[in-house]
Amino acid sequence: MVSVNRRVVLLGAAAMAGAPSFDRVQAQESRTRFSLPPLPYPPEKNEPYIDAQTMLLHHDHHHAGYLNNLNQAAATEGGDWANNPLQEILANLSQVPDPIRTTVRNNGGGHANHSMFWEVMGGPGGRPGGELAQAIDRDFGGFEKLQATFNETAAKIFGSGWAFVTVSKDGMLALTTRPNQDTPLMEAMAVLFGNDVWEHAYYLKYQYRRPDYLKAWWNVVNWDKIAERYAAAKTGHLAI
Ligand code: MN3
Repeated sequence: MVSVNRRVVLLGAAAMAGAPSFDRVQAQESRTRFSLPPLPYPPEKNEPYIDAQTMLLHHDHHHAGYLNNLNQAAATEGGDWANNPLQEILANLSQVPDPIRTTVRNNGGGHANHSMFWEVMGGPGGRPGGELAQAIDRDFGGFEKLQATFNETAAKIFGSGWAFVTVSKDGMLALTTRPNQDTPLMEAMAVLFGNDVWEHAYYLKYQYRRPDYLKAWWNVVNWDKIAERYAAAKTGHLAI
């Protein structure tokens, strides 16, 4: 009986909150500088390699959490920094006010990393083609070598972090890692693709077996999307 009454009260409150005034909507929007990109595919798209529950929790809670923190930082210490595109904010963290710089580094980095991450997955895996395949041959000695080196390097990241392949304006590729939610964008480098080795990315399905997750991840990579990112990077149009 108590729970029913409580539910009625909650429903009543929700109904009242469900009809905000126009002014309130406007005020909310002005506080929400950065927004969560929707997953570009259903959460079960990466099954069986990455389970739907992991995808949902990762997007709707982890990524959303970084965004909330970033928006809160923008609301409390607004200014010129918050008007710039995310990749410029991250490349110029010294211009972010001191009290929120670490918050913007961690959560702005998290926002950029995950926005890239959703985009480069949801594919059928397989192999890259065309110009990108040639660049991989040239810079890594072949696709299998890239996969092996990438997996080995990502397996060795101590604690939480990311493995990335960066791309220069002349199309040169390089493998690198960053701790936490740092990103090569913070050194004004472009990220072609990357993989998240925080435990939240794989623990439900793979538990402590990070190398198994790393190996399986290639089955959901979207090489068409990564080829688009490669072309965009070469013309200076790759954002995050
Ligand atoms: Mn993550």
